[in-house]
Amino acid sequence: MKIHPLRTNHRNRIPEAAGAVVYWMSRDQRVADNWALLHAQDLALERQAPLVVVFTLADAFLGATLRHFGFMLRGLAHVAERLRSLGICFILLRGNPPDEICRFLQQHQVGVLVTDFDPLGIKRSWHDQVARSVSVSQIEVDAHNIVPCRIASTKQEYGAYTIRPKIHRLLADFLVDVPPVLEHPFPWRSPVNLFDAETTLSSMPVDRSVAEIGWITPGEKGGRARLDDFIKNGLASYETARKDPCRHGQSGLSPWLHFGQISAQRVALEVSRQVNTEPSREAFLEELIVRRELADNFCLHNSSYDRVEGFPEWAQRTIAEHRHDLREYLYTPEQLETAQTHDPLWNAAQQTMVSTGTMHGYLRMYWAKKILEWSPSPEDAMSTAVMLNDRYQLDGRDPNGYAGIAWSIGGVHDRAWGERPVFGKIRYMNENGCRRKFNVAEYISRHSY
Ligand code: FAD
Ligand code: FO1
Repeated sequence: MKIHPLRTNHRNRIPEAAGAVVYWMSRDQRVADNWALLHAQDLALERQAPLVVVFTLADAFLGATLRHFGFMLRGLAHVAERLRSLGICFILLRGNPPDEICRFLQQHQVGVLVTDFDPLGIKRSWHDQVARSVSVSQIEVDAHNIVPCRIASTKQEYGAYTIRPKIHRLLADFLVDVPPVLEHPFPWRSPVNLFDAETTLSSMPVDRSVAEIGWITPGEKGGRARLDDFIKNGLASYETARKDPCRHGQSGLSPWLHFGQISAQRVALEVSRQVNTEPSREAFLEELIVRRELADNFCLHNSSYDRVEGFPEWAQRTIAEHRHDLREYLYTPEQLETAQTHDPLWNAAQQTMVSTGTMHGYLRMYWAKKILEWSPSPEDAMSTAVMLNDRYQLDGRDPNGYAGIAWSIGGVHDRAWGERPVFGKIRYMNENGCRRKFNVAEYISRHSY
């Protein structure tokens, strides 16, 4: 099966040679609905070569803790098992990912290296280092976005309103059904050490002070079960329930989407089939497709996506003008991390994030904006919000997070609002605004730990 050619991006000019095809799995950690895996298999079948999937496990990754590595490795264990049943080897390499991949490519007769698209700086440096170091054809496939990020737009978009028409115009070409991976007839002959999640996890020097989450099931099966349950019980009321943190009105899919354990394309295809669920279906698809792919666009085209320098011109100006405004409250990162502020609503949201690894989408905006209000500078606010988000949110270290934090603190993808102390023209939120949206007292009573 040929994937859409515009989903691929050649990272070097080396011709595809004979030899095995390696899919260096990273962002899209799944077998089903994975365009990068499908393209790698296509290439391998064409040249009657073995196909092998390699995952390089970094001991440290953007502040990830036991919570994140546990969820990820348990998901990867299912991937390895599923691949084995298809005659495809899964190999887990430990160490510095680009170095390990280069070593692997030098040790084996490899004709093509396939990678999955990821706009984060760390991933781009991994892929760039390998493209420079080895003489193997390297092809990047966007398996995460429905409309490939590099195709949707060639520049940083101002907001949802500018990228939406560009994405919608291309949906018919890209939002197509995804075929299954085939049983692979050409076996990988070299010995492979079987990967065990528990053994690997216990051997890692990760920060174990952030406990794993027990309330959701990692892996493709868990993600698909969540999707089916959301479609059956949550989709119809999504439009009204999703903005109320006292109701479980969102889909809860972000951990599986973040780790690529479920494909956004699969979610969009299944949700699109649900007739008579207007206006919730469109509201959900707007978030899943436009908002999520806008975040990838932001990280791809703005290398300062996690810093004040990444804010739009108007926001940088207004922040500079209000840099020395009196802060009524000031908290250190430690006081924020331990929810020691004067604001019970904010504390309840913070404690929820620490204990459950998630926070309702509406409260995430409030949470980040208060960090701007209570930090000595916007730079402190950005680094504190990113640190806490990536340390505790199960779906952290994601373009959605960097875009969400930059929206809240730096007006990215937003417009200027009425000027006020500290915020300048950045959109302001306060507890009264929350009270107009939901029952704050109820949220606090249910979410104080
Ligand atoms: P649903 O409402 O069910 O939406 C379904 C999917 O659509 C989400 O899983 C997500 O992939 C996408 N989506 C929804 N809202 C947004 C949005 N505003 N921006 C981009 N994509 C969206 N999302 C993360 O995945 N990881 C993060 O670390 C993260 N940090 C955030 C920090 C702040 C300060 C803000 C304001 C938002 C952040 N978001 C983050 C975006 C959004 O809040 C979450 O994606 C959403 O709440 C996840 O819950 P859900 O899957 O139930 O969402
Ligand atoms: N990707 C990898 O290729 N190797 C890793 O060791 C790795 C660890 C990791 C830990 C937490 C986390 O949230 C993501 C992690 N990822 C890793 C990357 C992830 O799959 C995504 O590619 C990005 O985080 C989102 O773009």
